[in-house]
Amino acid sequence: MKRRLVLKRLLQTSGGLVATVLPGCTTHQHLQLLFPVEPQQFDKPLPKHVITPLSEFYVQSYASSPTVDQDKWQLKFTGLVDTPLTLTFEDILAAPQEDFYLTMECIGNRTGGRQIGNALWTGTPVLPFLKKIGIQDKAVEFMLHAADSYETTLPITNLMQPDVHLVHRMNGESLTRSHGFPLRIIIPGRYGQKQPKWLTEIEAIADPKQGYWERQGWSNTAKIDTHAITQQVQSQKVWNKQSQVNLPRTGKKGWQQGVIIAGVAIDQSQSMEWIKISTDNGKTWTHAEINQPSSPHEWTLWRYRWQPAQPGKYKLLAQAKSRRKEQPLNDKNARDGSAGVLKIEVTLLG
Ligand SMILES: Nc1nc2c(c(=O)[nH]1)N[C@H]1C(S)=C(S)[C@@H](COP(=O)(O)O)O[C@H]1N2
Ligand SMILES: [Mo]
Repeated sequence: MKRRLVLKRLLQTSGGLVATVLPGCTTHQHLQLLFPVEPQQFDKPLPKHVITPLSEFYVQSYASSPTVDQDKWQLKFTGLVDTPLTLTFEDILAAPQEDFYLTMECIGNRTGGRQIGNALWTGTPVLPFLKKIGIQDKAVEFMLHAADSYETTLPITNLMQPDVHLVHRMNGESLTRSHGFPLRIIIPGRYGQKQPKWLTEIEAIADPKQGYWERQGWSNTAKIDTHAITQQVQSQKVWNKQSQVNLPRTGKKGWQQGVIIAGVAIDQSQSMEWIKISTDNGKTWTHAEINQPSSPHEWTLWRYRWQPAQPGKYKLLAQAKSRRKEQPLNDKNARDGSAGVLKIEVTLLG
C-alpha cells in the first residue's frame, strides 16, 4: 500500500523528462547523460531523481562475491541481547516494505571518480527488530558481519534510527550478487563501507572495535563530506581529475549556443543551500540551478548554462554548500572521502 503511494507520487514528479521505465518500478531519468543538451530542454524543470542504472553502478568489494542461497540465508541478532533473534528471508518480506532514494559513495572514491551512484532501494526498517531483542546496557556498538567475512562497527544509537533499512531490492530488482544478494543494510549518511552487503549477523558488543577498512586507517565514523561533483559538460560525461573537454564553436555541441555544465552534490545529513560554478579557475563564481531531492541522502542535481564570450582555455570548478557546511576549496589533507574539488579543463575552439 505504502509502496503504491510512493510510486504514484514519483510518477507525478518526474518533471516531464524522457525517462526509462524499469520493470516493476517507476520513472526517473537514467544516468546516461545527466541532462539532454538541447538548449530548449533548459526551460524544463530539473528532474527530481536521476538514478544510476545497475549496469553503471560501481562495485566495491574487498574479496570476491559470495554465493548465498536465499532460502537458507539467515540474519542473526546476537551478542549482548536478552532475546537473540534469527530472521529468514520470508520474515524480511513479511515486514513492512519501504522505498527510498539514497546515494552511495566509496570513501576511497577519487575526486570526481566513478565510485558513486544513486539508487531506489527497497527494504524494511531494522528498528522494530532491534527493539525486540532487548539490547543490554553493557553494549556500546554493533558489529555487522557478512558472508564474505567483511565486518564493520557502529555505535548502538546509529543503528537504532528509523531510516536504517535491511535492503533486498535496488532500482526495482532483487539485489544482484555483486551488490549483496540477498540482503544488505543501509545506514544513511555514511560512506559505502558502513553498508555491508551479504549481511548475516548483527552482534551487540561491549567494547568499541574496528572493522575491515577501519583497521587499515579509514575513518571509523565514515560520515559523508559535503561535496559537489561535475559529471557533464555539454554532451560529454566527465570523470576524474584529468578531465579534458574540447568543444567546437558551432554545431549541435558547439559552445556558441551555450555550454551546459551539470552534476550532483551530497552531504551526510543536510540539504544543499547552493552550488556555485566557476569557469575561470576560481576567480569568480555564479550559482547553479539545483533540484530538491526527496531526502538529504539522495544527491542534489545541479546545472548551469555557461555563455562563453570567446574561444580559449578555461578551468571549471564546482563548490557545494549544505545547510551544515561549505565544501573547502583547498583541502589538501582530505584523505578520507572524495570531497576534493574537481578541476575540468575546457578548450573552446576558435
Ligand atoms: N560484505 C561486504 N560489504 C561491503 C563491502 C565488502 O567488501 N564486503 N564493501 C563496502 C564498500 S567499501 C563499499 S564502497 C560498498 C559498495 O557497495 P556496492 O558494491 O553495492 O556499490 O559496499 C560496502 N559493503
Ligand atoms: Mo568503499
